[in-house]
Amino acid sequence: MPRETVYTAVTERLSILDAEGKVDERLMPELTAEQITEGYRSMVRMRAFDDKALKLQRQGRMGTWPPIRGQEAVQVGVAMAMTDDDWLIPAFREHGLMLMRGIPGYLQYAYWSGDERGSCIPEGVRCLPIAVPVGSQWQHGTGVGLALKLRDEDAAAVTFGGDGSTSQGDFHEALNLAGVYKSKTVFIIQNNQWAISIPLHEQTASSTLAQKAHAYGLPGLQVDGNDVFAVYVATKEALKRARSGEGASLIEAVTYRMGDHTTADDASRYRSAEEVKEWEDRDPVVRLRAFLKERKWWDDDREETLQQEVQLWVDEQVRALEEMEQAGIEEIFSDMYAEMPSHLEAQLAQLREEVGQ
Ligand SMILES: Cc1ncc(C[n+]2csc(CCOP(=O)(O)OP(=O)(O)O)c2C)c(N)n1
Ligand SMILES: [Mg+2]
Repeated sequence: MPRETVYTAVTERLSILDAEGKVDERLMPELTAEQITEGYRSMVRMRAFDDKALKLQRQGRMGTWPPIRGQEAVQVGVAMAMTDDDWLIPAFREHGLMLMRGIPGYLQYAYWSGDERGSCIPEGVRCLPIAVPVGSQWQHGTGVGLALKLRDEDAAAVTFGGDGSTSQGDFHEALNLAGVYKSKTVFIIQNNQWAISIPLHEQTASSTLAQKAHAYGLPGLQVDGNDVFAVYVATKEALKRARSGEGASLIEAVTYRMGDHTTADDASRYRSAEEVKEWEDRDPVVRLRAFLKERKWWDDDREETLQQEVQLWVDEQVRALEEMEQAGIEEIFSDMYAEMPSHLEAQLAQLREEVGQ
């Protein structure tokens, strides 16, 4: 018997806004000047939010923080494509997107200060709490997407993970199940090139992460993750597919973690300054601002006003954080189960005894 081709696949890359702020008009989505300007404002706000968190941590006012600098376009593009009915299942580097979905900044700061109340999502906001176990979010995304399908809701689940998380079994199990059961899920990889100190080429021998979708019968698309329009278009398309019952999709957003992995890391020990510089030249904030300026939708005065506004807003978040009443020690245990199991009750009692309460 001759050998015959039984399967071939092509993986595409979508890019609309280049590093100079020029767009491919043929691919531009229908977004108004207001919508795009609002997206830019959100981007600047999340960068200031991120910068402030780093300072708070260095001053000993916050526990730890995973920076999002450089990854803002992914977060803005996805948020702009989602509706209020869609669910967000974040990993741990989606603070900007969480802000845009209605999770207050001070509560996110509280989470990273070790305060469990930071995991309490405001009523009516469709977002799961941050999950730090790498890759666990993929399974949650399939689960929520299946629930939405069973309930016949006109909504989808958008779930996140990093390049490193694609090496976890969870990623493959989640995509497999989503493929078979056509869950209403959009899987988004923030490929920021690094998993702490492990570079992408040590993570996988695949040419792209998007192509992994094909093994599970899902469409997989790579996008320039520093291009807010490409991210928006890809997410919108995947959400439409999910909502209409056609099934899940995988998007690989190629971006870069400009900062350290977290405040507990020093990236200069394992990557070169030249590499960081290369990506600084592709900064998502700079390129969107260049686009807006060219269209005459933005100028230096507006920029200055915005910078002042976001600083005031960030200061308010810090004030709200520091004005929170001291959390009780029971907060560590109380939100894990609807009713506290006996082993947690015993641990709480032991802790109370140890701290003399
Ligand atoms: C199951 C599990 N293993 C290890 C860790 C420690 N850890 C935290 S983040 C991380 C790297 C994650 O890399 P990636 O998925 O690329 O996400 P990024 O941090 O780059 O956003 C590791 C190994 C963890 N949190 N969970
Ligand atoms: Mg990574």
